[in-house]
Amino acid sequence: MDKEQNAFYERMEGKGVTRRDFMRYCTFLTATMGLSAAYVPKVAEVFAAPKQRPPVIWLHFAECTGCSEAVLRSHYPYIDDLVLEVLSLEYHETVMAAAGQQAEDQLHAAMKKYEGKFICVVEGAIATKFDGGYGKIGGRSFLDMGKDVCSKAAAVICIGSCSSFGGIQAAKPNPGGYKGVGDALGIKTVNLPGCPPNPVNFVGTLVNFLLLGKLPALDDLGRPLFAYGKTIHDQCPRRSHFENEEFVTEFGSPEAAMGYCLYKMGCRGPETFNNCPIAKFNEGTSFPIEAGHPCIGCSEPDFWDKMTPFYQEM
Ligand code: FSX
Ligand code: SF4
Ligand code: F3S
Repeated sequence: MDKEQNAFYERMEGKGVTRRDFMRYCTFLTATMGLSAAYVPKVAEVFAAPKQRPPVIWLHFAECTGCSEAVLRSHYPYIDDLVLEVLSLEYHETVMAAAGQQAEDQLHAAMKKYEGKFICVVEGAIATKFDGGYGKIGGRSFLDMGKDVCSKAAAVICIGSCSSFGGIQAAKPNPGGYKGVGDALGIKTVNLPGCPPNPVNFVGTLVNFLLLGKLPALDDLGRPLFAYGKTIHDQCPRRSHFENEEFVTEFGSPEAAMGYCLYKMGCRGPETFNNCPIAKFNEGTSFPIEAGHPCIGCSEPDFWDKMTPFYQEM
């Protein structure tokens, strides 16, 4: 092991993450990305001995900042630190020290220095009506900023349902004409929907890029197939209760076993493509259905309009 890797493990240990914890996380990440176990050491190397640290400009438009919170607050095993090990975060309004004119200057300097090379991560939707008048920062519309910054990026990653598909801002009656970034700007984006999205899918997308030199395979809505290739229902632990003979015997009848499923409470698992049952949230603790709440379809386009009223069977 070289000096750089040793220094990485020492830094991690200083933060209370043992090498074993870190390898467990890499194993989980590799499996989530749909790669074989043989890739685990390579995935670990992406963090421990990065060959490149791509510059990132992270924009905030109309949203609740839950997406940043999801990435930055995941405390075990310090995904935020891992993300910062592999990326060079040039601009991010929530975490940067600069404010006002200084922040503005930093954005312009980073765009100029890394033109055509930076990854633009976008959180939040863009207002398109009235010349973008329904959403501005510092007097400049999201629409204008989006056009300017995204056109100079090597790739645009939309984190969350808002930047992917419009989210709550785009719900009816949507007077500002809010749209997801791809639609608003007419560009191709990698979409990681979810309100909030799972941080592991964001890290998986980045690691895929750094390890294999390309973005992951996407579906026709721009979502990585490794994370959004199956429905919640396909992977749901509650489903096993009415499809598994043992449970049916235990519950007495198929109907009784079916009672464990939340479909009649309005679960949208059958219509929703995401990997929540496998990836889970809060360090693999749980996900809505496991905690007893039906899936509301938070990663699907227009879910505020299409999936409501949430507690009624479809
Ligand atoms: Fe949207 Fe992100 Fe929902 Fe919030 O910022 S996906 S409202 S959790 O956080 O964009
Ligand atoms: Fe499907 Fe929802 Fe029932 Fe799970 S709880 S089996 S996702 S309908
Ligand atoms: Fe969202 Fe359903 Fe997962 S509500 S968090 S997609 S289980």
